[in-house]
Amino acid sequence: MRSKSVLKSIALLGTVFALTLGSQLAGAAEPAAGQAPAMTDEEFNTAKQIYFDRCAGCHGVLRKGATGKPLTTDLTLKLGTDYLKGFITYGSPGGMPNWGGTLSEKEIDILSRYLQHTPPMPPEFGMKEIKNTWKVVIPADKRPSKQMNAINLANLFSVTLRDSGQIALIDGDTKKIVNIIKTGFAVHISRISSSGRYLFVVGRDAKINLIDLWMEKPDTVAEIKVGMEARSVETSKFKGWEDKYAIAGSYWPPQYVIMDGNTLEPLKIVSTRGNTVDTQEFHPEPRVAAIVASHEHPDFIINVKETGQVLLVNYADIENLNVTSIGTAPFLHDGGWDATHRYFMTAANKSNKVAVIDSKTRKLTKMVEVGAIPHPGRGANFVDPQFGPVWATSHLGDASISLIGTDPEKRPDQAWKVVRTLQGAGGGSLFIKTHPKSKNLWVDAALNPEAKISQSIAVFDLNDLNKKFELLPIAEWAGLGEGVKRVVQPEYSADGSEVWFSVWNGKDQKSAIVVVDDKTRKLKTVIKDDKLITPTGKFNVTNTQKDIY
Ligand code: DHE
Repeated sequence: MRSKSVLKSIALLGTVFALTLGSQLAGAAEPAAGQAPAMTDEEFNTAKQIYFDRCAGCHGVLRKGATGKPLTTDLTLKLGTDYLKGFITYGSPGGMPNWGGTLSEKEIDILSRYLQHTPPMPPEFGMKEIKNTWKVVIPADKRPSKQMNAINLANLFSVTLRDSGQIALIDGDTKKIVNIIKTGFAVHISRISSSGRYLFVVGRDAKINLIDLWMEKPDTVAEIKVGMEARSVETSKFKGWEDKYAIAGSYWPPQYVIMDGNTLEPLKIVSTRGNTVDTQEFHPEPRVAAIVASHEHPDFIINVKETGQVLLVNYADIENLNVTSIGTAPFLHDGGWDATHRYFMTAANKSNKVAVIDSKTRKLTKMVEVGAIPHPGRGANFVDPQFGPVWATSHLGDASISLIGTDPEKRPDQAWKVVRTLQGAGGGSLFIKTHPKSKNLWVDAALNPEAKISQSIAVFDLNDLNKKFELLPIAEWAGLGEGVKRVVQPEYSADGSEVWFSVWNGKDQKSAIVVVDDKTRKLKTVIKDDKLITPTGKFNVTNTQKDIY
């Protein structure tokens, strides 16, 4: 039902859009038709920065669209300033956030005018620029030879503090902050090296920090900026290559950079510009989305968003780089392993498909039709009582949760098919999580327009998937007072007994981490500290190191 209402809202939005467009075309716009509204240089530069920080991730630097709609001037000039202002202020049920409280009226006004000007082309960022940012803070031979702290590293969490450009390392046993480390802006994800010793984090501004967890107080030992905007980082995991290489993929420039895993020395840059899988047209901005490290070969597996190509980059000989390109569908976004770590399940979110890549044979296994705009994070693996091992994704565009069979040997008839569809609380879901020791499946709906839904989490009982989910009021449990809250990303403790959620209050950015007891589904504790500013992603060392989800 919920999925229908979200689609209805989107349809309604389309009608409003058409009507507004009609009235704009009827001659309401102030500048002459086809002309961008005037802006001072100062306004243009401010808007350029706001666009880069807030909008480029979804709409693209060149505004050709991906997770968000295209915003090229042939479209925006017709919409006009007033329409764009309304859209930016209030968002849409299709997933556009409402920037009303975050950006001021003045900022929204200049951004709306800026969108009607041709986007400026940002500079490239090549080896010279990358090398200029590279810093080894502590050389490898000056680092400890054993763990120098008493932290239970297996249950340490790396938590992004979005707006302060930091990460917090939180001890999962004591819930105490071990260290707060200055990083790039709005770290997107954290990854742990194969040995479990090194933590890699990537800022939205493409800054990578390499953090040594063995130091008395874990801290940065090397850093580098690999571009101007990025979302992904990974480390080599194949036997014999553990901790040897790191890789980061950037949104701008569209490229990936292979680095030394101990020092972050940049070794190789490869552009991802090329042709799309469907119409075979050249795309100037095919951004690098999720990257995972193969356990079957010395490969990094890379999602190239706009072209719909999954790249298998073999790092055995980086001088003679061997890249296999598998055509799937646009726009590739996020994904994760099935429980055996052989199959990479990745969302082509504007094609409503999940591509299954066999990392052993290095081939496409299947394209699976799922719900509207799949957004799995890394997805969730569990055993369906009726259909056996499955990997699941939730969706941005509807309330469904698709369970895909992942056991081609024992259940060939069900493998790589949606074997069951659950109905969650609503569309706008970003992440779904479980743990091998848990009997719960947690599904958020962070971008749902209804506050009651977006601020709660739906929990399914994996023993009885026919039972309706329970809706837990996570934002309320955070006790952050009045105001619209954001609830971001469930993550398990190493033993699977707790689930952690980030919560922040949009009004004053007061934040907390809500820890829920997985067995009882009751609030266990709330971690609060003035230093915890807008927490988003949380990455448990063991779960991240061992790809457990
Ligand atoms: Fe993410 C994962 C890109 C918005 C929090 N996000 C990812 C990945 C990509 C991505 C490519 C997979 C990386 C990997 O596995 O290698 N995210 C994008 C965007 O382009 C997008 C839509 C817009 C943007 O401008 O960034 C976007 N993401 C968000 C958010 O608004 C979130 C909620 C908070 C934030 O950072 O601003 C957010 N993204 C996350 C998190 C993960 C993630 C927490 C990792 C989830 C996991 O469990 O693996």
